[in-house]
Amino acid sequence: MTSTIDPKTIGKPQRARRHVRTLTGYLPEVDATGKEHWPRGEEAVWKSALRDVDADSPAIIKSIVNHVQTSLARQAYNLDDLGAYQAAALSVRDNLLVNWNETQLSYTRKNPKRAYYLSLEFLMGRTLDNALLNLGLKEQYRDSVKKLGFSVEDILDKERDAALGNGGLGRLAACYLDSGASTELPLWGYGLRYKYGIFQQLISPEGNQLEAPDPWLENSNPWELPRLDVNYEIRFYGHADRLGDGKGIWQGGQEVLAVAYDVMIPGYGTKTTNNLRLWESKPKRGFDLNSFNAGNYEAAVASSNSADAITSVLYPNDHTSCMYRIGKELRLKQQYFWTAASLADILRRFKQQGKPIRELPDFVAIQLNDTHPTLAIPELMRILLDEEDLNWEQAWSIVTNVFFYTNHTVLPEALEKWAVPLIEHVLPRHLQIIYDINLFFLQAVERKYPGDRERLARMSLIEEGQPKQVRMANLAVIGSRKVNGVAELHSDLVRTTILKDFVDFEGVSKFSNVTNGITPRRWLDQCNAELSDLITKTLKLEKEVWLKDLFKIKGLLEFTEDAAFRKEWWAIKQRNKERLAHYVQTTLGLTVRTDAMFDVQIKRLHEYKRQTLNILGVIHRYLTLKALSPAERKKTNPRVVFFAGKAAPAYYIAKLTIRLIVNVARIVNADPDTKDYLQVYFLPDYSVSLAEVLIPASDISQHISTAGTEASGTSNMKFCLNGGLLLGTVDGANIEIAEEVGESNVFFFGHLTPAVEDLRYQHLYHPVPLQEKCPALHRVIEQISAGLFNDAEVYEPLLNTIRQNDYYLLSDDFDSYIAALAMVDEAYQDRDEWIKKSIRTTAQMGKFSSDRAILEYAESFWNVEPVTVKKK
Ligand code: 26W
Repeated sequence: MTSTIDPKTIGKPQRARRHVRTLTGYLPEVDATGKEHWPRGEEAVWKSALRDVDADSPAIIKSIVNHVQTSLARQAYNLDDLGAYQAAALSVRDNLLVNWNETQLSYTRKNPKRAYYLSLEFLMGRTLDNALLNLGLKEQYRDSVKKLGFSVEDILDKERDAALGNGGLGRLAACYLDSGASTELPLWGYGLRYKYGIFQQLISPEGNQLEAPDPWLENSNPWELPRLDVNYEIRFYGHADRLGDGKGIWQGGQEVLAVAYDVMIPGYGTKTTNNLRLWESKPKRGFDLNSFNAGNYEAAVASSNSADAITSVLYPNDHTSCMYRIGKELRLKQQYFWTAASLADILRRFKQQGKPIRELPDFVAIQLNDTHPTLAIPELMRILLDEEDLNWEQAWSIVTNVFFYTNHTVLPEALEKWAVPLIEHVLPRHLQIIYDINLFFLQAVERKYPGDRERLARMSLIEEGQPKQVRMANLAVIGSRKVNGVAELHSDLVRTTILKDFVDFEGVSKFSNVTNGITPRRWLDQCNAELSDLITKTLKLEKEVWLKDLFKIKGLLEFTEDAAFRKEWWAIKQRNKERLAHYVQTTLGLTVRTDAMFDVQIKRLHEYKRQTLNILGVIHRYLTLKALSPAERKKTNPRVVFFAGKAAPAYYIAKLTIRLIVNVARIVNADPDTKDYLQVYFLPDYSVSLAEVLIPASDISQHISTAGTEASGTSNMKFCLNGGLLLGTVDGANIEIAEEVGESNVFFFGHLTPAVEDLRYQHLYHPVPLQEKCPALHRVIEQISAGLFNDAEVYEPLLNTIRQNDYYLLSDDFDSYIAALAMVDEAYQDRDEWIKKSIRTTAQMGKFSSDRAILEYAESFWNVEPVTVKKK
C-alpha cells in the first residue's frame, strides 16, 4: 500500500483518502446527440466477447469444468464434494457478475436516488442454493452436476454459512438485501468482513455451552469480490483542535486501511444484482519498518496487529451492550471504521455526478440498522464542516435529511451508551461535534420547555455520571429524518416510552412503524420446495408470480375444504419432519419419533424470550405423564419438543437455561414411562441453515416472550409461512400475525403489556409466595431443586430469578401457558381441523414478505424507486 501514500501529505488533516479506479465509477462519455462512445478498442470485438448468463446445461458444465481445471487446478479423479461445490459456486458467481456489472452500469447511467443499509450484522447463511433459485437455474445445475457425478444436495451441504450476525437484526438485514434486489431497488448494504463470524456452539456432556471460533473464510469465499482498488484510510486517536464556527481539525493518531469486498446480491426473477460492500481492516503500511529497523520488533508488528484486529471477530452479544473495557474500545473502533469507510465511499460515488453537496439528500438515503452505525451522523458533520467547508446549519440540514433510524429493542440494557472519555480518546473530533450538536439541540428544547431541567437531562445526548456517557439512541433520533420500530406494538412502545420526550418535542409524524418481513424465496421456496411446488400447482400460477407477490397465496384459502389437498399438505409436513429426524439421527445419533407433534422454539437464548418457561412447561408435562396410568398415557398426544439457540458467552443465566434443557432431555428421553409420549432435544449450533431444516418440520412454534419485550420476532413469520401454528404471547409481530391469519388459528396466552409494570411492582412490594401464587410452577421448581435432573444446586441461580424478582413474569403466565399447551393438544387431536388451520395460516401470511416492508421504506422513507436493468 505504501506506494499510494504521498509523504508530502503525512500529518496534514485528510478526508478519508481515496484511491479509486472503480469499475462502477465509469461514466460513459456521450456526444452532443447523447450517443455513447465506446470507451476503448473495437466495440464489436468487445461486444462479441462479452459473455451472458449461462442458462443451458452444456454451457454450465463447460463453466464448472473450466473452474475445476483453472480455478481449483484439479481433475475429475481428485474432485470431492467440496471441490465440486467450489467449482459450481465459481460458475454461478460468474453468472452473478454478468448481471452485477449490468446493474451497476445501469445505476451509473440512470443515476437514481440510492439507498444504503448500514448494518453491523448480515446473517446471510448459505448462498449457492439461493443464487440458483434467484437466477432460476437450480434444475439446470442439478442436471449438470449430476452428469459430472455429483448430487446438487451433497454439494450444497458443503457450503459454510456466512454467519456475520447474532440473530434477528442480522437476518432481517439479509432478507432486506434479497428484497431490495428482487424489487429492483438501488439498495446497497454496507457492513464488516469479519474474519470470524458468530461462534460455533458446542454442548459438553454436562450440558454446558462451549464456544469455538468460526473460521468461515478458511476455504476461501467464492461469493465475494476483493476490491483492492477501493480502499480508504481511517483515522483513530490523535488530537482535534477547534477552528471556530463549529469547524475543527483532526490530526495524528493511527491510520488504518479499509479495503472493500463486494458480495453480489441477486434479485429473484430479475437481472438486478445489487451489492453488499464489506470492509476489512488492513495496516496502512504493512508494518512499521522504522521500529523494525530500530530493533523494536514488537512495536513493528503491534500497529499492524491492532489494524488487523478491528475486523477480526463479530461481537457475540445480542441485546446486552455491557462489555469489558478492552472489548468496548474495539467495538467502538469497529463502529467508526465501518461508518467512516462507508460514508467516504458513498460521498465519492455521489461526487462523481458533479452535483453540489447540498443535493446529497436528493440522491442518498442511509438507513441506520439500530444505533450501531450512529457515529455516521457526527462523521458526516465532520466531513461537511471540516472538509466541505459548509456552515453548521447547512451541514445539519443535509445530515438530518440523509439518515433514517430503525430501533429494534426497548430493553434498556440493549440501548448503547459510550463513555465520554473513551470517545474522547478514540474519536476526539467527533466528541467535539457531539457536544456541539447537543448544545444546539438542548437550546431548542429549552426554548420549547423553558426551565424543564428533568426533560433537558432526559433528552441530553450526554448522560451525567461517572463517567459521562453518550446516549446513541438520542443522537440517532435527532440526527435522523425518520425513526421507526419494527412491529405495531413495538413502535407504539417506542413512541410512548423510550422516545416519548422526542415525540413530544419533534411531533409524532417523525416516528412511524415498518413491520418486519422475511424473504419468501429462502424461507419457503428454498427450505420447503415441496410445499412451494404444491402452492404453484394449486394456485395454477407461475411460481415467480406468487413468490414476488406473496399476497397471492391467499388463493389457497379456497382449498381448505379440499380433502385431497389437505392430504398432500399434511404429507409434505410429514416428509419435512422425517428430514429433520434424519438430521438429528446423523448429527446427534438420536432417533426422533415422527408420528408426534413437533413443537419448536429456536432463537437466541435470552430471559425475555423465556425458553425457561418452555422447559418448565415440559417438566410439568413430564410430571403429569408420570402421574398417569399407562392406559391414560396412551390417550395423550405424543410431543417432541425442539430447542436451539446460542447464548452470549458472558450471559450466565442463559447458559444455565441451556444446561437445564439438556439435562431434562436426557432424563425424560430415557424414562421408560414417558419416552413414547414426550421427547426433548436441544440441537447445538443453531444457524440459518439449521433453521431451514427445523422450520418446515414444525407443527407448532413458540414465541412466548414477556409482553412488550420482543420488538417483532421474525422466526414467528417463517414458521407460519411454512404451515406451522403459533403459540405465543400478545407481543411483537405475533399480534399482526393473528390479525392476518385469524385469532382462531393462533394460541395466545399470558398477561398483556399494560399489566407488566404493575405485576413487577407487585413482585417487589407485595410478593406472594410461589407455592400460593402458582402451585404448579412451585412443584416443578422444587423438583428441579430436589435434583430430579441431576446437579440440583447448579440451577439455583436460575430458579432464584423466578422465586425472587421474577422480572419476566414466569409465575404470572405459567398457568395460562399450561392451559394454552392443553388447548394445542386438544386442537391437534382433530387432525383435519388442525390441517385447515395450517392452510389458513400460510395462506394469509402475504403481509410478512420482506418485499412489502422494503417497499414501505423506499416509498415512505427513502423516496427511492425501482430501476429496471435493461436486458443486454
Ligand atoms: C449492543 C448489543 C446489541 C446487539 C444487537 C444490542 C441490540 C442488538 C439487536 C438490536 C438485537 C436484535 O437482534 N433485536 C431483534 O431485532 C429483530 C429484527 O427487527 C426483531 O425481530 C427482534 O424482535 C429483536 O429482538
